[in-house]
Amino acid sequence: MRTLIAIGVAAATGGLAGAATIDGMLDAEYGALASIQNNSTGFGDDQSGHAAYADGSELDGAAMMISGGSLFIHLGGNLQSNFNKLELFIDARDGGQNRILGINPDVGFGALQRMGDDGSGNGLTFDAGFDADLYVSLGCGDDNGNGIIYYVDYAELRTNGDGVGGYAGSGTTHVDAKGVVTVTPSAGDYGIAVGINNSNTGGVIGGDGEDCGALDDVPVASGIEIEIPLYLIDWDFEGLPFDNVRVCAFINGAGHDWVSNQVLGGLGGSANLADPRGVDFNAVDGDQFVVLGADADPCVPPATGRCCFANGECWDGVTYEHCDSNRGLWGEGLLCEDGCDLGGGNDCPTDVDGSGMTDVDDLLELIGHFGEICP
Ligand SMILES: [Ca+2]
Ligand SMILES: [Ca+2]
Ligand SMILES: [Ca+2]
Ligand SMILES: [Ca+2]
Repeated sequence: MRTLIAIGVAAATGGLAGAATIDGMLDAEYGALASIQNNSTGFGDDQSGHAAYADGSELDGAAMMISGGSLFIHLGGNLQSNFNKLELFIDARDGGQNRILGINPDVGFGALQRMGDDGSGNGLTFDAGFDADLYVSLGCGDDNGNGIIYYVDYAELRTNGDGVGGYAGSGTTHVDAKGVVTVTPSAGDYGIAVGINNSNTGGVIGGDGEDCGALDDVPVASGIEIEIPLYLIDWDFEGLPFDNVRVCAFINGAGHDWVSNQVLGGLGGSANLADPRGVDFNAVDGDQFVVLGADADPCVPPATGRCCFANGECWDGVTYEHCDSNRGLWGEGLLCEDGCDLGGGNDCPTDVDGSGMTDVDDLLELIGHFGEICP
């Protein structure tokens, strides 16, 4: 019966314009960012600039507001068009789940079962005091070669499990031959609307170090935008005040099975978190959730320097992470014109580990890297 009522309300409010246009772009009405990413992305730094497709995922910042009976969330960044998932958990009422239980609605092909308790007492665990009440998830992929299509699922997270949930509709982003972007937000039975614009090439870079999703506090304006009707959370129609709304957002694998390092609030310099059942956000410094109305902590851009290479090349203004991944020698705060000291003139090239003598450790070092391709 409750589901039937919800459908009726959705139909009644579906035609009303919200305060934000669900097109993936950050509207002025959102105000300042509530959270800024502080971690490079381990799921790929999209440099394609295509408004529909992305070949990587990142969450550079979050802006949120409540307007017209809905919660609006804008996440600057990209969602890879390979059906990797954006997972949203919303804590906006008493009760809920601090650890994802094994007895939740089966939506998105076992999403909550894959992240939740498998019967052994595990399950993705939020920061203490964050008790999620609603789950919304989406993924996107190719729409017959002319754009992307995204699919949305949702579920209630009742304190003791069960609750209702289901498939919440699909939307598309198309770019025509003239480059005109058309976002058709998802429209489903539950009133949840999603729009994606994947054109971002800024924000964080690839890797697992510290990074900054909004350099100089300039937000990434394109990304994923979601409207969630509040009645999906106020499921008993009590007229809840929604004066303490918090959202945990992260990118997960296509099977809801591999948590990335793109979490808001950020992880502060971390590799991907891997199996969701083993994730415990209490083990990570800071809040892995975003508070509606909060002012984001400004992020500190990672230190840069020069990067010297054995072939004589040198790059200016790169991060340690970028330099190291290219097998260069990094110098914090230095410029190429300062010169490169690669410690050359090695008069004992067989002393691979630099211990001062050639011994079996050098052999093991060599064997340990045998077959690696050098640039
Ligand atoms: Ca918008
Ligand atoms: Ca709650
Ligand atoms: Ca980026
Ligand atoms: Ca934490």
